[in-house]
Amino acid sequence: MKALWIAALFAAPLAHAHITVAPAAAPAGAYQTLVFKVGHGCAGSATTGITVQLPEGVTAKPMPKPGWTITLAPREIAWRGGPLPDAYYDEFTLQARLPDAPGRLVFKVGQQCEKGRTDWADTTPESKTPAPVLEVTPSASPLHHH
Ligand SMILES: [Cu+2]
Repeated sequence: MKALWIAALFAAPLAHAHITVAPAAAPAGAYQTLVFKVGHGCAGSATTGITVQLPEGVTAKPMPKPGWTITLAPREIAWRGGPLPDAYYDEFTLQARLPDAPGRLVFKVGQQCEKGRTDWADTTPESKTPAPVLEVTPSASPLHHH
């Protein structure tokens, strides 16, 4: 029993150390704040850039972040700056307009570091570098348009 408990204790930080998006689910057609959480650098090296690729049907505006410069491309939002040391945690925020249809949205994220880079782009959950995924749920209320 004790050995199992210790194994669980050591396994836990790895499970949430990847780049993830919060919330995990949001309603179709919503203007939703999405927070990309960066739990570590690239094999110990500090993070100097985060690039989020917007899935088809998603538009988004980045939240400015002191110490980071934003670059906007049609399907991509990038922050450059930091460096964010491997020992620290940070968040990168977007306001996204979600598609009107429910489904699984994959946000591929590129993490640039002082040494090397990590591409969080795999769509299989067992991957060591899975892409952040947002589940778009059916909308409960009538759509709100601007
Ligand atoms: Cu990780």
